[in-house]
Amino acid sequence: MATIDLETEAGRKEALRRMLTIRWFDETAGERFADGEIPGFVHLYIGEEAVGVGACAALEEDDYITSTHRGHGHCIAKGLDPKFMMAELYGKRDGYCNGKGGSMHIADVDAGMLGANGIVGAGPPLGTGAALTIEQKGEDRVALSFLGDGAVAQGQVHSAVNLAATWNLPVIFLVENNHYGEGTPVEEQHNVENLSATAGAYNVPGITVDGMDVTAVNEAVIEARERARSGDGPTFIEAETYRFHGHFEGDEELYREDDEVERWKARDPIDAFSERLMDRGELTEEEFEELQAEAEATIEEALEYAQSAEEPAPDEAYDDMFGAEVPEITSFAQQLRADGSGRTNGGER
Ligand SMILES: Cc1ncc(C[n+]2csc(CCOP(=O)(O)OP(=O)(O)O)c2C)c(N)n1
Ligand SMILES: [Mg+2]
Repeated sequence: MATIDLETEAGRKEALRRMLTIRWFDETAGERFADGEIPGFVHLYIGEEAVGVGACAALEEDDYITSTHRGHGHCIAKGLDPKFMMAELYGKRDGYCNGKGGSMHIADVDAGMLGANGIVGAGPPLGTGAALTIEQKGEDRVALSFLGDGAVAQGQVHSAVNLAATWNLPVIFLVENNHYGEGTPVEEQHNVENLSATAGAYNVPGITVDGMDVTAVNEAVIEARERARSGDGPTFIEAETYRFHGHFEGDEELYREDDEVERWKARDPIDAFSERLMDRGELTEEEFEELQAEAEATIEEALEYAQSAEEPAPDEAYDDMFGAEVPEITSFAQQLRADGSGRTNGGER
């Protein structure tokens, strides 16, 4: 059974609720980052909610996903708890990775979320690897790798698709074509009109869908999942979407015009879906407001949790590492200073 069945009224409302939760999580993360409360970097998913929710709704709970540097939406869509996500953004001990990963490294293996990733294009090899494990163990589940349009040019993505195709592995590659890789428009990055054409090189079905339409993404992933499960190998899906915020928070966005952003905002996936439900008589304005208030309350609670959670202790810095032998924190810094091999004091050697 799919996690959320969009064929039912209750399922459609749940999908809308998740899209609203993602929107509010990222609006809040953006604000808190601007106020200097959240360290590091945040890349927001606002505008792309239909892709993550449409895709994860089609998966079963024990399916795997791999994510990207823009992964908050994938996490919420896969059912992760916004409290522990927000705590991770805040660098707190209760975060999904004990506060050591931050926004770009949220993972929850038990929930099938194998990790966000700061390395563009590093998700698909993990997805292919997870699919190889599934195949070797004879399990009935699939892996889905999200990747960006920019990542499609990465060599390791092609290795991953080629291997998955050649070995008929149960994996789905889902490209979120938001039309930019940092500040470079997609047409300046690739020599094909549709990125799904890439699939042809590996004899894999490649399709392009409207990524602002949660139902269209959902249907494509349902079909791809069925293909993967029945031993027919991977599918390469391109979902056309758009990020309403800059590449990262603080991006001056000098590479695009305001009217382009406005044109895409007019196709807001949450508005489009809720209006469709209203037209069908399945949702009233009050019910929409209630769902919105619920999403806001969930995130408010997550924020309070994160703000008041504990910091990890310095002596926990090397816990959870594979290596048995690690240097003393102080002597490591002293060593860097002594041999001049690293920056230890804000760039001065
Ligand atoms: C291997 C690698 N190269 C470059 C970067 C720097 N970088 C971070 S995000 C990004 C753009 C990625 O674009 P896309 O895949 O379209 O994802 P989007 O940000 O649009 O979601 C780049 C080049 C990186 N993190 N990793
Ligand atoms: Mg992109």
